[in-house]
Amino acid sequence: MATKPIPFAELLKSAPKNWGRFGPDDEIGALNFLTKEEVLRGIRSVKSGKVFTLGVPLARPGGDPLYPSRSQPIRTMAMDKGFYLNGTATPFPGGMEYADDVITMFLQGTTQYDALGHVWHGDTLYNGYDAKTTMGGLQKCSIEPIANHGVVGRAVLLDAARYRGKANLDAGERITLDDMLEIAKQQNSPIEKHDIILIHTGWLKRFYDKGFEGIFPGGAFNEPGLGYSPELVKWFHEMEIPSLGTDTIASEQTSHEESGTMIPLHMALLHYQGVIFNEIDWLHDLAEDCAKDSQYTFLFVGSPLKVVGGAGSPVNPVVIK
Ligand code: UVW
Repeated sequence: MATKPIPFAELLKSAPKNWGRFGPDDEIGALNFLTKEEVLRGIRSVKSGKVFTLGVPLARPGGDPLYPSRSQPIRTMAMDKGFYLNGTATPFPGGMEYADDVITMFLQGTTQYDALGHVWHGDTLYNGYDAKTTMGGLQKCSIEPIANHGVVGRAVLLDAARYRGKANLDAGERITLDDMLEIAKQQNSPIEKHDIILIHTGWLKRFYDKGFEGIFPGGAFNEPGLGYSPELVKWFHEMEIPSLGTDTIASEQTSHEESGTMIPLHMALLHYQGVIFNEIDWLHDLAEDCAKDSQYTFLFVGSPLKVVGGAGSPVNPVVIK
């Protein structure tokens, strides 16, 4: 890591932006590219009816994969058979009893979407809104407008792990724009304009195989993934990519050595272009299936929760091949 990080305002001074492109009130960014026509294009990619759900199990007894500063979800029973047995609850007339539970969790503490107001630098959010509008709940660029729209379209899976000939990429390993294009070529699944992009690194599976050490080796947060470059950012802009999903916690290579910055694509893609980030996707089973049937494109449906003022939301994306 370079000793002195280049400030994003300087690193990205010539980077393309979608601010203002969809009007002064826009809060969904590149999701605007997912029109009715794009939904139909996604539907046309359905061939067999096979369904894959990309959410990871939530509130497992052993813990869940999440960003280190976030605490584990806590699920508590508010009503169960015990309440009837100890006399604190009585059955409904007719005898029905029920179970209820409460969950306390970070909205980004599982498979999730980031809202466009989730990250910024300086004082301004996506589309020029004042970053102070995040105080006490996101008044602008919350997850709610994204949830109202839905994330539905054609997606392409890029299997970076298979491309590199291993079960998973290594800690901090970079995928470049050339890699992305070469993966698509080798898979015979060219990326089309407005495709949702899913990148399989194999990283998340390490959590279920090896526990926390699998994804935080030596205690470090150093994920593999797409690495920032001006060319990559320009390509996303030209291709009008609406959304990026990965099987990592932060959807990109953690450290950009050359600039000394951390997760710069959160700035260059999410914050500048309004690309919707979908993180902690379970892509292992989908990737295995794509390798078997050679079908790497399919319909993708992401439906986050309408959390008022939320900076993100849990989601269980659905893929239909
Ligand atoms: C941060 O980068 C802080 O969070 P996420 O990985 O959810 O975008």
